[in-house]
Amino acid sequence: MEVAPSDLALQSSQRFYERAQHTIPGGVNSPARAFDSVGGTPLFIEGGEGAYLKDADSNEYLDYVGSWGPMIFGHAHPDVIKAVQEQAEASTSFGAPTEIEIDVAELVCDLVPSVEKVRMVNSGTEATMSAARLARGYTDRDKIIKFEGNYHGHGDFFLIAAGSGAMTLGEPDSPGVTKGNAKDTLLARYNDLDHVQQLVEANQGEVACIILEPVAGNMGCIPPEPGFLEGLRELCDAHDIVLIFDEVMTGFRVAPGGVQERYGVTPDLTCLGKIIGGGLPVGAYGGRQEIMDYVSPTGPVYQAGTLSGNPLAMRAGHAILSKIAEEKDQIYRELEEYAEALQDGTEHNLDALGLNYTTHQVGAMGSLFFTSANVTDQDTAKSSETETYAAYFHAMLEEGIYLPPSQFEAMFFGTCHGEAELDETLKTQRRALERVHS
Ligand code: KE4
Repeated sequence: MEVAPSDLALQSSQRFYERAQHTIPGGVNSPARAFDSVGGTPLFIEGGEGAYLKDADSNEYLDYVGSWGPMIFGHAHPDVIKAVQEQAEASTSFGAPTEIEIDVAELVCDLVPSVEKVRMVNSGTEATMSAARLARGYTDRDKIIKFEGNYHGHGDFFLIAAGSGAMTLGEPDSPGVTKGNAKDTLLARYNDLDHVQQLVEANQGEVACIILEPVAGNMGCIPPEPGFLEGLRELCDAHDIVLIFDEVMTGFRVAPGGVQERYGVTPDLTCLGKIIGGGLPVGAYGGRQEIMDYVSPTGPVYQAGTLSGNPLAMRAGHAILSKIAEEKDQIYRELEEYAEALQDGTEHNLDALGLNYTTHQVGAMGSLFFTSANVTDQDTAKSSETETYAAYFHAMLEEGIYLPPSQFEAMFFGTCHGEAELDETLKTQRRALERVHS
């Protein structure tokens, strides 16, 4: 029987996906990979180089996911490969301190304005969980304020849905999260300073921290409205609340020093991940020394980890961060140029087709929202036509462009995305948008 090219194109991924589901929940080790919101079979990837991926059937794709952020210099960067190979030959982990951990900590403190001391962990989730616990321990307060549509990893106190009323406490957003946990999390609308003010005043002296994605990426890319970050800073200063920037996604992506450098607002604590591990499992949290010295063993707030700061991951992270430190002016100039050209080209394609969708771009991340709304928060992001996004996603995938498999994720690119990739992306995008709207 003649197998249609598209069937051939996915044959191995389909076979792997069917097999994986017998031993791995949903056949994936993270639901973000499952293609649930766009439909179809997730690609099983065989390898990557620069801006490109190759799937299990050797189909090549231009990659705008970049492992959800780490690949700022593209896949299989020679500096990372060399560093990992060298370290592996001297063993991968000791459970004892190593010099490379100091080198990485010093690079983070040099690059990120708010960070005077930093603790390495193994994921962004660990970083945000630890930062929130630290803020609670430092202030001796229980409540945290987070924002609808912001994702800070799968820590219990972050998997919270908005309570029934605007002023009520959070409710669990996943089975397994207890009401006891949820009651201490308050949810605010993103970009709504008045709402945050109301929550703070209704919980005087009880709020330990406000945590946010200072440029949102987990409801699609949504920048802070003018004055929003500054207003949060003032509110935290006035009420002795710890301001936490979750820069797991934005750190080293929107500027060498992240959003806090780009927008000139300094948090008390910063959470990092993704890029700082160069694709290996690394997270970190850091900030003012006065607060960080509350972390064990210096202080009473406990946090630990067998593989935290392990030399293999640190060597990979050091390869990335030292390149950023040495070449940052050129790196972020290139990223900004690509971002502007991609935004301009996308708007040109939309205009040519009479589509008034909303596009956002901040540094090396962005989103095309399939809505004409002014997207500033979760509600306006949710006005997007997700079915149309799904059709667009597959139209792009069939022509070799791998976008995030959800309207509510940001697309990422790096220094390996150049003129040829921009040209390929915009031409394919025009055809995909025409096809989806024909
Ligand atoms: P990890 O635990 O996945 O390393 O980091 C959690 C996290 C924390 N904060 C922000 C702002 C994040 O974006 C993330 C994780 N991002 C998602 C993608 N939007 C990771 C993809 C996945 O879960 O597979």
